[in-house]
Amino acid sequence: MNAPTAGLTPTADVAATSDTAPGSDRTLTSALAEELRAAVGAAHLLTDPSVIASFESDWTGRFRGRARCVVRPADTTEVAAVMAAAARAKASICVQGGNTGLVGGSVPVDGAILLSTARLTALEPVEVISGQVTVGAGVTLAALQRHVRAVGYDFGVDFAARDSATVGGLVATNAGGERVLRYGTTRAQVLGIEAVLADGSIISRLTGLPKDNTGYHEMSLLTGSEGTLGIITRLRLRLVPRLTERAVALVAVDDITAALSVVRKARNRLPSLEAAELFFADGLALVREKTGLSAPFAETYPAYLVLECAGRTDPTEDLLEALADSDAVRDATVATDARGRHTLWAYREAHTESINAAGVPVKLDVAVPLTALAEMVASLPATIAAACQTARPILFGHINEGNLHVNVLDATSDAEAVTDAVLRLVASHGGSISAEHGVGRAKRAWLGLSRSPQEIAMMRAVKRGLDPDGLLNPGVLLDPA
Ligand code: FAD
Ligand code: 2HG
Ligand code: ZN
Repeated sequence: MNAPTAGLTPTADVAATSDTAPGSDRTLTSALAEELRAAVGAAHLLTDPSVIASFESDWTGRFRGRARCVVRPADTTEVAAVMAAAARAKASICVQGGNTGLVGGSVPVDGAILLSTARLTALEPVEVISGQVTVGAGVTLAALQRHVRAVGYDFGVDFAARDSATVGGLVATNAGGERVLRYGTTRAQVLGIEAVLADGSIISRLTGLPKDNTGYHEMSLLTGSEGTLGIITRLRLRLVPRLTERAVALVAVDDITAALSVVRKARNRLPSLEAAELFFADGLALVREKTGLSAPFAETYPAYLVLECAGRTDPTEDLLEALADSDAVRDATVATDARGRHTLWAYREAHTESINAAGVPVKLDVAVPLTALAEMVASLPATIAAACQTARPILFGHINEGNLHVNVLDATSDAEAVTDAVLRLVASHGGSISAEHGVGRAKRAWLGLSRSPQEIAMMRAVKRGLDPDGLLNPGVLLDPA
């Protein structure tokens, strides 16, 4: 494994204000203001510092930055006009969707223009014959779900931030979530993209052809690019069938090895399996304290799984049989009605908000091969304690992908040391320093633990080719130098 990129200071809480970006200045010259006003209309150029403030920090409260103004374009043409004006003034641009990202990528630094996608909310009719839809990048995941469910379809990605996270944000981060086991990550749902490049030009490929081998796949390049290569304005998305017959199980187990054995059996026996999520006793206790949820079982167990099956016919019997057949199950409860399913999911989905209610966490989203998961988890407490004695780690995640969310409370003053220790441990087990949230500003300095110098050089070449002046989200993913 490679060491963190030489010469970089690992990102800490202040990092969002310390990068030197092109045009790094809070001043909005009258010429630029005039061009932006002409692009989006006076009502959608925001310059009042008290209004802009709400766009300048992230969801966790850990990252803060500065914007010289906020623009809210209504369509691709307006986005292109904003980008062209920014390019002429050599002013940087930070794109913000729902601002639920957890790696500081949606926070403007050094007086960037904050481009909000809040008005890119067009929902075109579902094309029933192909099972596809074209939507604006600012459409929230929940709005997309409502739109496509009304005509018998569903979207293959789902997670707890659905009411705020936008489709553009999902694609820009290649979001994962709770259904990767069945449908893959966001990348697998993207059939077309419209985007504005750093020079203000527009690329638009929205025909939705599932087969189209005509050269470089710009959709793949933009997916997961975290606002550094282009501003995504519209998306053509693959839909999946809406499966209404559902059963959710909350399963108590002794440890990771037991949890993995239950998941392996469930995967082999249940083609209807859609989700397999993991959390532990300390996370459950915190969730109960912050939400008031009652205890799911009479006893406390070390670890818990949420399993969900979905199909055209009721999957409950199959799920119960699979659980009964697994020696690793200590206790289980199954819900089939919507309310019961929602309650069982709440034990898992309320982790992020409950942790935030307890303090500002250091958030590390990692993945290791399933064969290394138990050993890595066993090493984590001592690794974290060596970096910060007061640290309180809470772990949970998407077990089928070996994706663990390592949230560390009471460690903000040692954020850098904790991050370094955990990411090195992950790398030593052949893992990824970012499974699904992206690199952002939070993990930029550790990219070399997961990617080779050659890969990073290739990423830099792509960035230079598409954004030679480094205007799009400088300091996110790659060092701006
Ligand atoms: P933002 O936070 O606004 O932006 C994220 C990044 O994408 C930034 O770098 C930004 O510049 C860029 N960006 C946004 N829109 C565009 C665009 N139109 N064009 C170009 N770049 C753009 N993530 C998961 O993967 N799985 C989960 O299970 C999950 N659960 C979550 C649960 C909670 C409670 C919370 C708060 C977050 C969760 N997240 C999860 C993280 C987050 O919701 C995702 O990363 C989401 O995809 C971000 O969408 P957003 O619209 O909020 O993007
Ligand atoms: C989830 O899976 C999200 O709930 C958020 O990815 C993870 O809060 C986190 O660390
Ligand atoms: Zn997650």
